[in-house]
Amino acid sequence: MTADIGVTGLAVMGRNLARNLARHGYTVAVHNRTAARTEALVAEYGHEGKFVPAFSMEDFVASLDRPRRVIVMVKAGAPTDAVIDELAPLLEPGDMIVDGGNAHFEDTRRREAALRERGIHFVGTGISGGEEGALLGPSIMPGGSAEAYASVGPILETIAAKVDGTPCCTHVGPDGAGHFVKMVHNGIEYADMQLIAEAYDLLRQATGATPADLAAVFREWNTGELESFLIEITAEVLGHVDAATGRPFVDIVLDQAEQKGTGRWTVQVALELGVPVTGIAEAVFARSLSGHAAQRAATRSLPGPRGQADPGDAARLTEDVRRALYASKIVAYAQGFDQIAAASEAYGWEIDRGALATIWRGGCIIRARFLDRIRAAYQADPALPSLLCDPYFTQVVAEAQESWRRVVATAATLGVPVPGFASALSYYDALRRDRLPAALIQGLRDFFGAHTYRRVDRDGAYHTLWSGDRSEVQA
Ligand code: NBP
Repeated sequence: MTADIGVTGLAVMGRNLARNLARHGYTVAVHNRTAARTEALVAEYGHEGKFVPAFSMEDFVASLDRPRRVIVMVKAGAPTDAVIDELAPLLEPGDMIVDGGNAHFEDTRRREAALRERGIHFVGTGISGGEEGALLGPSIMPGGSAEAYASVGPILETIAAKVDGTPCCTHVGPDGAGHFVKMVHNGIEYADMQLIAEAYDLLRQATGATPADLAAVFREWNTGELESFLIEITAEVLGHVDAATGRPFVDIVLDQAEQKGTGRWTVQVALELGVPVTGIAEAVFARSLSGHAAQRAATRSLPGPRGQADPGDAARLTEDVRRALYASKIVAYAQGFDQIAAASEAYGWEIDRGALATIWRGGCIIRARFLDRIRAAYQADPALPSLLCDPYFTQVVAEAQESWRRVVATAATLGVPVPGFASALSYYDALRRDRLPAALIQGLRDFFGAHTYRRVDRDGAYHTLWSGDRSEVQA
């Protein structure tokens, strides 16, 4: 029996993706460096569909229909290169390798270029949804040649999540485009989680609400415009009680957030591209700060307020926080989509942001009701300069504004850190300004470094002779 497609790398993600493919009627060749995983897959799930187990890369490749389609689901980085090095010599021109790991998009560009030389298609594919998504339908973000997508795209669309019958999978663009948008997706996920955490923290500190009370608040929020997977699971986590101690689960978890690195990559790349993704950056730094245990212990007694708000204001504050959360979230997504637009321009990817919002509506971790609004915004104007310019988002943020400002002010007054809410509001206010203090910065740069400045009333670059008679010269 020959297989329609192969999966090599059968840890949680690869195994579930292979099962998803088999459940959809594809014959799936399965392979893993360590044979035990392959054996276990076939023993435990062989009844779900047609699997062709292979215990060497040669047998694996030999079991595939031509052109061969191989999904690689191994640890990102050196393991992916090792697998490609083993696989590529066994393939022929026209065959394709789909890397579903969390690769850095620059690695994907390098691998795609090298394999293209040999006539092999390389499809760098972002896959979101975790273990369960891989099995039941993830959001899939493939990048690579149109020819490769024509061959493997329909299979990926079949196993992807569906929203209103539309698959959460689209050809994102060439070479590294798929992994780039997956990276930004993860960055947005960081920002989203940070904002949720700030909302919880402020409400808990300011109103004295218990985690169980706040679980109910998030459950309620999940019935409105904030409806999303992350809000839904926030209610679950806040409502969970530790069996060993009977305490709220959130109180027995060490408060040091970890990270695997995609958020950091997003910020690093944003710095290179010059795109302000302040929401994602604050989220990454907030996790870093939480991890500095020794420094936190040394600074814990620094003076500052630790107060509670007027208990009578709890209901209003809760509604204010809900609105601030939505407004800040819109800013974080606006920034992420700006970063995608900038990369698309820089690398010539021609990414359709509306199509991307469409495939993030289901399957992935940031799936949310409001992605439909983002899809509609970019469909109405594919060149939208900022999501905040879309009439719906302009109106939502305008209506949330008073609440947003009260939340940031309340947090500052009570001494509760809200870097996500505050930076999102500052970003919004910076966009609104007629004149920014960047003019003063330009003046300072010209003073100490003769870096020159441009004038509002004339073209050209100018320099003031600061240490001379302070006359102006054209540079
Ligand atoms: P892991 O990231 O834990 O990787 C384990 C797999 O990599 C095993 O199959 C292992 O084989 C294989 N492997 C390693 Br490690 N080194 C290898 C090498 N030198 N040669 C061949 N195989 C090697 O698995 P995962 O959590 O299933 O994730 C797979 C990919 O999907 C990763 O890139 C991950 O970032 C990405 N991803 C994960 C999630 C998630 O929720 N977990 C979500 C989205 C994307 P062995 O069995 O022989 O050790």
